[in-house]
Amino acid sequence: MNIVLFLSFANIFCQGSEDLKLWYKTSSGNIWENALPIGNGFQGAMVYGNVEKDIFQLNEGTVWSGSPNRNDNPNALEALPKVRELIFKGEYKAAENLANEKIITKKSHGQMFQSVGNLELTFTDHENYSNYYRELDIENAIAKTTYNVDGVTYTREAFTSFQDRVMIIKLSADKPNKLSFSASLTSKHVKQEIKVNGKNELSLWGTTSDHEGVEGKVKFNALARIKTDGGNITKSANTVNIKNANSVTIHVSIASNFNNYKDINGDENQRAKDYMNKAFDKNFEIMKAQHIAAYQKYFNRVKLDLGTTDASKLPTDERLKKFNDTEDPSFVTLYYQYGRYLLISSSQPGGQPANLQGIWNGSMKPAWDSKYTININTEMNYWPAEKTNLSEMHEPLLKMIMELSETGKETAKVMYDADGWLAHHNTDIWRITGPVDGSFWGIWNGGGAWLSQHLWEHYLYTGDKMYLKSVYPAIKGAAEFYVDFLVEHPKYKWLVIAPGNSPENAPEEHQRASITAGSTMDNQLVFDVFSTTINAAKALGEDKELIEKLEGLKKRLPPMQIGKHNQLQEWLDDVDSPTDNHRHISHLYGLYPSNQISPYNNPKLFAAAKNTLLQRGDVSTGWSMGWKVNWWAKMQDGNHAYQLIKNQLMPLGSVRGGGGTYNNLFDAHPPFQIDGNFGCTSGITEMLMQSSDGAVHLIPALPDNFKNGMISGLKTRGGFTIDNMIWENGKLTSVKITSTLGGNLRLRTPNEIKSKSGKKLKKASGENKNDFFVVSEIKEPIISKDSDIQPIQLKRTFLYDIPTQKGRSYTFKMK
Ligand code: FUC
Repeated sequence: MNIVLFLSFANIFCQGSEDLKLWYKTSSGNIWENALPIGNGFQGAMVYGNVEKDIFQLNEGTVWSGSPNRNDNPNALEALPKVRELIFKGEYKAAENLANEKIITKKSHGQMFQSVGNLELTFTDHENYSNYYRELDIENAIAKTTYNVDGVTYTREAFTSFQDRVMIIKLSADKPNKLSFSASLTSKHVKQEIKVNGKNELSLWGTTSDHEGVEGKVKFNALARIKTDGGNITKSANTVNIKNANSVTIHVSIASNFNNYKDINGDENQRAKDYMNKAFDKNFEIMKAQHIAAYQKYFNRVKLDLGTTDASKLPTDERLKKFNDTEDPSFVTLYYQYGRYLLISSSQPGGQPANLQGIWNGSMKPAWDSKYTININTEMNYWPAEKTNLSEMHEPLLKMIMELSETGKETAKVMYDADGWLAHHNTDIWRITGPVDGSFWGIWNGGGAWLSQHLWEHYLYTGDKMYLKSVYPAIKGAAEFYVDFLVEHPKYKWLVIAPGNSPENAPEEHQRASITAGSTMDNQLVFDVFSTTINAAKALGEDKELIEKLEGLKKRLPPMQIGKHNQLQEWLDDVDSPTDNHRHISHLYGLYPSNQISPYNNPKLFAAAKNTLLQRGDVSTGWSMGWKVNWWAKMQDGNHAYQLIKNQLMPLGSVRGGGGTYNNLFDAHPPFQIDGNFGCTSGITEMLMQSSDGAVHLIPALPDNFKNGMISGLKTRGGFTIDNMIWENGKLTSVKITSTLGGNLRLRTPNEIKSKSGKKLKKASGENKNDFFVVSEIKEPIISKDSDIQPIQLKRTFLYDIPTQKGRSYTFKMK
């Protein structure tokens, strides 16, 4: 190896800790989207880092409006035949109107995730400060602010302990007796009380809001207890005042009465006190070390290095502004790892799943209630979970799905007289499963169908049969609903979902009503629900008869269709407009996250999917761009995927009609929605490794900008870990793959490889015998007579079969 190459190696593969920081030379001011998020899955906070009046905006994952409730509309059952009849007659508007009247809920449209309040720290005489700096270190999950006043350096560090469930803020000065400030709690809740307990503890009690006819009954208590080193501490009305201390730590503990979606009989005061008492006497440095260790257990599993340039030396907000005009590959790394940071911080076992804003919301009435939109957004939040080696973070979602399979069972019975369970396009902490918002959005019953795929996906990555057995009833229940609900289309004779929609889109030919029968996405979802149930039943050796029945029904589902514009049809009839640039491209669910459209098995459908992507265009809302990164990665077009990353990493407001990114690197729908962050992290992974199409495909979609790089720690279906994968000049040069479950490793690579010892690898042939890689065969597509669709020329790849043993590692090198 020559010196130049060696030096470039050294330069490339050293993801330094400086690279994993968001940092700024200015404070947040009053802008929430400038503040930096910390969280431990239960408690979240936005750290403003303002010098004179610092703000820690506080969240707790169970502080939601309302109380246990259901929102089914029992009138649906009677109206169902009529709604179907109108749809089949093409009277879509009339069907939509009837559905609004009879099917959409007349109760709650979902409750709101609400802010707890603020902890505010006021410093008098600090207006003349210099050397201001703040950062969020995502390698350690700690936020820090420093500045100078009168020759004294002040430092504030904050983290939400993973170990102790409280937030800790440590304030210090580098000269003795220099710390003086007052602390107070504030809240916008109508029902609230704030008090100073003794002289060193602030307490905020609150009850959440009533909303849409549901009484707010979540009670919470937030405690902020203060420990000083030196100085003195006094209380006045609602504040605690600290004078001339050397250093101060503030512990913030928040708890609610929420036990689960049907039980809110917990004792918020006792809980908040218990967390506080357990943590308060612990040594700060020990707590910090334990927090970092608990966080890094997850975070350190994946290392990414795409190289570094001088652009990385700028503050984060300036990097964001310049990203589109400079080469700043480590900014992509930072954004990638930030997605993982946000998932670890907002989704921990035992907590609530990450909602539309993760666990960070400063408002009492957030956009879309900051709840769970399950026609894309919630699923997207969890796309990075398994493959970026954060399987444990999937747990809160999987638990929610199990709960929805309970609440959704009653909805299936009451509204549609069907067995099994379903969810419509939204849910909340009370696990509502009725249809909300209005017919245009709400008449879609695929929420349970899509979510149930996550139950299966967790098994595909972990191979945990006990787990599969425990969730199988919910997987099967999702299928049972469609066994009853599907109806034969009078014109096409296929079995279809009716009513349903292609989320939130409507063609002009359907009177701009979204309600429909047999939308492509609905068909794909039913196909997946049936296939997954069949595969799960086979893996468990159960339900032979059901398997046969579902195989039979699958044959009667509509095939995908390629329309006159060479596009993948969104609806049963060929009514897509090539100028439609709607943010949802739901029929590409079949391309990603599902794998019904494969370049190797269905090349024409793959080409049609590409045309659909091109026709819909790139720029859109944040999450839509995040989805597109995944789609272009599946298209094996790294440059186009990178273009989408560029579009997403623009300061909000720079692209007309599009989303973008805020200074704190939160994704902008706008407003802030966290799905785009997670979607993009998933997409970057898909550019570097895919495992959905019958093989582990390494660097399938490398853009020209990432010619050299390294990634370590990714997980694949079938439980393989991809370590130290290095590529140079676009070629895979080495990779170590560890098999955690054994079985055949089918590997697809961009260039020929051999084993470390120089042995030739066996060329793959026939079906992949590894059951975790099973790809369900789809029907031949129907192609419009006006289409001249041709397959896309794919880049050459090499396909190998490597038998592996559980626990063993295999190293490969470029041939
Ligand atoms: C769906 C999307 C919107 C938004 C909302 C939360 O309704 O169509 O763009 O993301 O969810």
